[in-house]
Amino acid sequence: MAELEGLEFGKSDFVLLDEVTMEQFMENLKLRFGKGRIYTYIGEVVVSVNPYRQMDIYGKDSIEAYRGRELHENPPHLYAVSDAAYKDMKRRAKDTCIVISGESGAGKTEASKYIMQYIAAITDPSQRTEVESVKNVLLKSNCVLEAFGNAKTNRNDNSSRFGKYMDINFNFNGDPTGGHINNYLLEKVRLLYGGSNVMLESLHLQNNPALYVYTREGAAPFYNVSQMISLHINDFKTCLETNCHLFSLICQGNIEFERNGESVQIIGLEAVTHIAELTATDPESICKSLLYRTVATGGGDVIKKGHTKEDAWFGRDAFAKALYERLFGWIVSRINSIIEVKDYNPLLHGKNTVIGVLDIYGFEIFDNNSFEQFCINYCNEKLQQLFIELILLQEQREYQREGITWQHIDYFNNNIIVDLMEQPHKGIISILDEACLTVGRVTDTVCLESMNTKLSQHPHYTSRKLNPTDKSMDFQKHFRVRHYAGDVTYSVEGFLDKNKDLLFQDFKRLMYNSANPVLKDMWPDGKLSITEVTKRPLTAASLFKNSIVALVDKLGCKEPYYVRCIKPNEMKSSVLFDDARCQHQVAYLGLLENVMVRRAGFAYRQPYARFLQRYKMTCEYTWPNHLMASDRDAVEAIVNQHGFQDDVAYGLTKLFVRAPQCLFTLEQERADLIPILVLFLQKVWRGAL
Ligand code: AOV
Ligand code: MG
Repeated sequence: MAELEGLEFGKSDFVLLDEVTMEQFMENLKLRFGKGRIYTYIGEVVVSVNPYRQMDIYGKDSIEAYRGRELHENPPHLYAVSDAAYKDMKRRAKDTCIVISGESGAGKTEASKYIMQYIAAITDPSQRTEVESVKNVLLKSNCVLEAFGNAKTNRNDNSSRFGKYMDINFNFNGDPTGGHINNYLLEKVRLLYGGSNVMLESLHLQNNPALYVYTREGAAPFYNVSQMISLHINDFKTCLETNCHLFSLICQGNIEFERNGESVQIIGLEAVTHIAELTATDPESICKSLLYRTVATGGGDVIKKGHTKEDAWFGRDAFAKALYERLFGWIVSRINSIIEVKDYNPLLHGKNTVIGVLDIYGFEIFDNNSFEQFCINYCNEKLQQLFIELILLQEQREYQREGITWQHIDYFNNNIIVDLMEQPHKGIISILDEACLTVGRVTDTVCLESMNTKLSQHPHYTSRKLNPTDKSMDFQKHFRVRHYAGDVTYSVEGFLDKNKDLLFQDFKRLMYNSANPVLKDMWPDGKLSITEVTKRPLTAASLFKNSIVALVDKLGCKEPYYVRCIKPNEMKSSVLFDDARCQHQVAYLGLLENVMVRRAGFAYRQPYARFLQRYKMTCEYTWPNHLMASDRDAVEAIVNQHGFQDDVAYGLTKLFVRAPQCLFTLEQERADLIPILVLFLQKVWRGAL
């Protein structure tokens, strides 16, 4: 058994605190962070504090130390939960998932990478080529997605601007056979730059972001596309080709419009020619799509309607964003087609099981919060709801089922906020959708009025009616939601446009008619003529909501493991532990309640038969077989012999153990006894005894 940490590092499991109070919790968290112990358990949940420095705990030695071990045998680590999720999946042929949550910059994406690395390292010991190549692609796909989907925000230099859920498929042997990635709501407003000089030159672009409107204005410095280029995987070659499209959209910002009498004309035809070249279309068609919109009249005629200058701007930007989004979606689908499980025959290969890893954008509070933050925070509310349901309610139900008495734990249930956001007809998303579907000019402010009227009584919604004296927000533009993680004031400006996510059919058709097959492939809906596209597409918020509901369903039917990430400070410092900021996160992540339930609460539980099977050798009355009336009685004999009576409770089918130390003792004894027993049995078999 590997060395456990000494007490100078604090308690390795919050369950072991002398008293469950916020003070003790924070003291322990801070002490451990100061000593470089960034991980701490709450039972099977890992609490992680971003160290903001390279830690020497992820190497080969560490992987070996955690491989195949039980959760509490080693100091807390991501590797231990990864191993638990893996073992659980393999032993019980059950799907598991690891849900990583926490706010922006708390370390979710880094954690997901270590988890993937660990799983890759412990599987396929014989290094068969086909499995190795699956692992290789799974690991590298991450770099490609980061290259295209991450950007610098003021909270995180490498912030994921998309949510990612990755399923890794395993065969009955426990070796990865493939995977699947789901991406969620890519934030499209941040455009990007990057790339090697050679590549930029070949695209006639200059390596100077200041020259391009999109990269100059408000666009965050981009991670680095060239990182992706260093990937020498043939399968990804097609991705590299898509760079053209990526860069073409950057040029689009340089197209300008001016009014010329009644009509609007383009200035910057150079950029148009350039884009035409990069997208394999012709300049004339591009100009047409930028200046006119095809509309079907009531009488069934199809006419070209000239844009106003504002419409032309809107169209140009919507087109650039859509290009980026489709490109990203296309890359994900390409990766999926490479990693999807092929030729899997359950009769031949056994049951196919899955470990899911969720790394999704954390809860966000910026100075200016818009539609994107609204969606991201909605998603975090849903995941919090799932966490509460699975961890807290599940625990309570289990005690009830097992007939164990326990104290009621009061915890904050965020259903009320989720309802505020998603409830049909009454929730914010519904009100937004309704405004988007209303014919005529419904503005953001009109929509806000409607929300204020309908939601004014809601305890988690702030409107003027409720707070007439509040000077901290402009009630003409803002509404505020009291989220489980704190108050967020949203600016409604642009909400409706972003929710409609309107892209004129003309652009879709333009791309569908591109001579570049990859680009054409990304725009299948460009085939439709204007008279065929009468049906209103779902709004962005509704599409997002549906995808998150599907995600929650997917997670809900797997055995969940949790990593709860905490950001120690706002300065990206490796030494600073900002007490107030950390305490706030501990509070809203519901970690204290989590400890209480866990303690009320038994850290460990096991069906009698399984417990007996594992530890019967440690007790003279149960080894090799017991003569007692039931397994439960036999387990009681083991417990009594070790003097653990006060630390356990007997449920209907399971033994509940309060403190994990009891298990350490049993595990240690077992580990000491096994070699002796093996020797003994060998002698018996040889007839020497
Ligand atoms: P996030 O995924 O939680 O934010 P990241 O995983 O990108 O946050 O972490 C932010 C930064 O913190 C990284 O770029 C690293 O510099 C550092 N960091 C995080 N975890 C570790 C670790 N275990 N060891 C060393 N450095 C670390 V967001 O995607 O913004 O919600 O949207
Ligand atoms: Mg991230």
